[in-house]
Amino acid sequence: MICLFLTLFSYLLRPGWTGVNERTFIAVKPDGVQRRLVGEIVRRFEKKGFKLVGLKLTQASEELLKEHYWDLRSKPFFGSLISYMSSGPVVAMVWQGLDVVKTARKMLGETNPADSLPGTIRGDYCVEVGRNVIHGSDSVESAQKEISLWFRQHELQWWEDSSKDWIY
Ligand code: D4T
Repeated sequence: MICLFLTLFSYLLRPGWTGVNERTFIAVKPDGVQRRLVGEIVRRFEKKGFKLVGLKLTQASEELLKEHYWDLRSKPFFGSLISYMSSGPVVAMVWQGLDVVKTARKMLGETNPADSLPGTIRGDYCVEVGRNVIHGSDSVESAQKEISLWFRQHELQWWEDSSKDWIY
């Protein structure tokens, strides 16, 4: 009985979403929006089998972007990164599914498009590291932080996925 209680308690206190409920934060950057890549990027995530739980076109403030890229604040490209990311609207999204954080990073390709294989988003649609069209969280912990930074709780939707039994 105590064991059952402890299991239930640790389940309720589990750190964020796990398993098929894992979530990641994806953003189509201003160059991706300008270059009409939003539909193509959404299509790739949908076709893979991931579930869209949040999406908005938003103009990010410098304050939000500095918080988002806090770990890179001492890098020489930090200033140009913030002005590029605030130069126009971005499409912020939350996708859900098994191993979505790791898989999304594979779908994006490497930070530098030149190192990204054809078939990845950066491998197919961009050439320069400072215009690499898309962001994806690099760990489950970063995803949790980024989702709460970019989205309010009520902006994330719960919906029954009718194709789930064909994906899992
Ligand atoms: P993001 O966070 O935008 O998805 O990129 P990555 O996770 O793939 O890579 P990152 O955090 O190291 O870099 C963030 C962002 O900075 C730009 N950048 C990076 C740049 O302009 N010049 C550089 O030399 C590097 C390394 C590109 C992505």
